[in-house]
Amino acid sequence: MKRILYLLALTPLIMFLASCDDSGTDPTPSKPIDDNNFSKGVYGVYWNLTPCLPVSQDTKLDIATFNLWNFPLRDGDVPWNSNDVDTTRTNHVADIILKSEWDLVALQEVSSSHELNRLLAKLPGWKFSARWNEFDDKQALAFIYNADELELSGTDYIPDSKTANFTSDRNPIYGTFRHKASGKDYLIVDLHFKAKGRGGDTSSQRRAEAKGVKEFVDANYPNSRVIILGDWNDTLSEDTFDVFLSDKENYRFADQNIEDGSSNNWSWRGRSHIDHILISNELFDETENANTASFNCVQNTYYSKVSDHRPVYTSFN
Ligand SMILES: [Ca+2]
Ligand SMILES: [Ca+2]
Repeated sequence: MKRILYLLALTPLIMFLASCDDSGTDPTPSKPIDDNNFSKGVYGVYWNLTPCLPVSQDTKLDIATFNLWNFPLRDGDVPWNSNDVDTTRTNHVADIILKSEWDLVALQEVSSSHELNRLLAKLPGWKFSARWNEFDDKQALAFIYNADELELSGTDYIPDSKTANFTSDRNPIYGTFRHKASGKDYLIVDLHFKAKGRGGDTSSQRRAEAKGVKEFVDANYPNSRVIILGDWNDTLSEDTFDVFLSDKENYRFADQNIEDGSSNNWSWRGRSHIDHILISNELFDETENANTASFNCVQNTYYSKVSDHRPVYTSFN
């Protein structure tokens, strides 16, 4: 009897709580489907990420390239390294990375070291390696990686050369990583080439940048497992890539399947595919076809709340 009275007493509270679950147009489930609390309630739409992202396998190296669109800013009107920024996107990006269980993400357009540290604080066990530039764009390149899975043994950037004067001091960065589960070593390059639409025809600049990267890797890492990924700002059918595509014995794009397939999977707003993962011959038999992260269940908000690019990712056996 006591128990019945207790339940009766609770009934108004239960009804009140139920009425707070506004399930009208809000796709947020009333109950989170997992227990990570980085987006609990406030960014609830991202609870729906699970069916969108396949969970990677621990024995493989799983990596992604992700252009974060001047992260975490939109218009650059907040001073460089300011703490005064909207952290909404940081939570979204953390959700995506945690749900996907990648081991490493090559980031482009990181515009705040403070916010990158905040992102890392939401990713237990993760570290970063970055090169900050002081130019107007402030679009830095950075690796973030799960230090439980990967060990970074060295990092630097590809210097300018007679062949290539890299755009806005955005020299590609590289790191030598050991994948602990397999014991394999990888040379991973993160790049962000000159964009279209500024300064007239910029294709010659991208061709030069591609050539500069290839000369550096050929000269220094001819026998390494090499992964070159990032925002190349061109589709694979453009002559930016001729220097690699004409050297089929040594290089191949792991995401050619995406460009050849449905525009639904193209990385930039579904309108063009410009984020690529290039592998060296040492990885030809160890690489799976690449994918673009599908956000079908959050498609309406992804491009406004996270980035104009979707991550492109693949796994290595
Ligand atoms: Ca893994
Ligand atoms: Ca090679």
